[in-house]
Amino acid sequence: MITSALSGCGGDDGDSGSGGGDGKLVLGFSQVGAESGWRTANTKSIQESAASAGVELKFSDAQGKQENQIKAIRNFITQRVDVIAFSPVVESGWDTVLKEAKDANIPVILTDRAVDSQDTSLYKTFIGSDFVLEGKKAGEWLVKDYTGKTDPVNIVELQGTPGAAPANDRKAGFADVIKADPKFKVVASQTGQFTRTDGKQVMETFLKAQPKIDVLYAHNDDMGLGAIEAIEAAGKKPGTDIKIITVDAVKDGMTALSEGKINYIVECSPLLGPQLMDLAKKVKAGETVPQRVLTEETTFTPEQAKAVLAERKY
Ligand code: GYE
Repeated sequence: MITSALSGCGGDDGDSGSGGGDGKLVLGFSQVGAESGWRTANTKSIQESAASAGVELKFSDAQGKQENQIKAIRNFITQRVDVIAFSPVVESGWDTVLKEAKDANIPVILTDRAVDSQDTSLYKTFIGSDFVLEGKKAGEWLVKDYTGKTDPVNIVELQGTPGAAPANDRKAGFADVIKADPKFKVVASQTGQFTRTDGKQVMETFLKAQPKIDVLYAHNDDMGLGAIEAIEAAGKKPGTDIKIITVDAVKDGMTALSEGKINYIVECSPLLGPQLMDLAKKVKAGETVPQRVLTEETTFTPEQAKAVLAERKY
């Protein structure tokens, strides 16, 4: 646990952190929070893979606040960890603290979410999903499902955390695909903060304000699951009266999908831990790593969800 402020302890390479003293790589990780099932699975993956890779993990939960993440990163710099990794809650506003890490010679790895910094030398690599592609997959399912129909399709959208890469990109990818056909109309779009509680509450207001809702597109399963409660409370049948598309494919989402309450889920894998440990070791060893590491993902229909539900780990 004790890290020396200066390099010079046995065998240290002298410029990228002092290590744990016992040769273990010390990784400082700043997590977004615990807003969703996805996040819980992501935290577990990182903690478990650190343990099995022999990495000393300094884990910090930002409770959804950028200022807490910035503080955590500054603490990691002061402690001279070997590598800093974080999942940026929002895209903007990271340049200053990333420069501080760079000046201190501590490599940074972005996991899960992107930053909008122009200077890509501020981080070594970015591991995570292509959120625009996820939004497109959601839109493509919808277009296919309504093939041959001409009536207007009224869509409500539950967005993720404002300013977060997955919220921006999932919205953009979806919009890009459905704009080709004017029958698709997003009649309301609001944030549900990636949480079940907000998803439910915002869906309640949508149901009161909108005379006709055909489709709900939720940027994650949790908001979709909250919305299902609101839809059922309003006496409607989720998946039938209102079609539902979500992103993530966590176990609760997959259960609702297999029951027909959700119609389609675009997968986003939270299991980034093993690759993160691997990249952290390479970065620490001074090896070159790819600037972008993409996660492999699929999509699920209700039938496909039924087939894999039993062995779904998260
Ligand atoms: O989809 C959502 C979570 O950044 C990909 O954050 C992640 C998103 C995920 O809260 O459920």
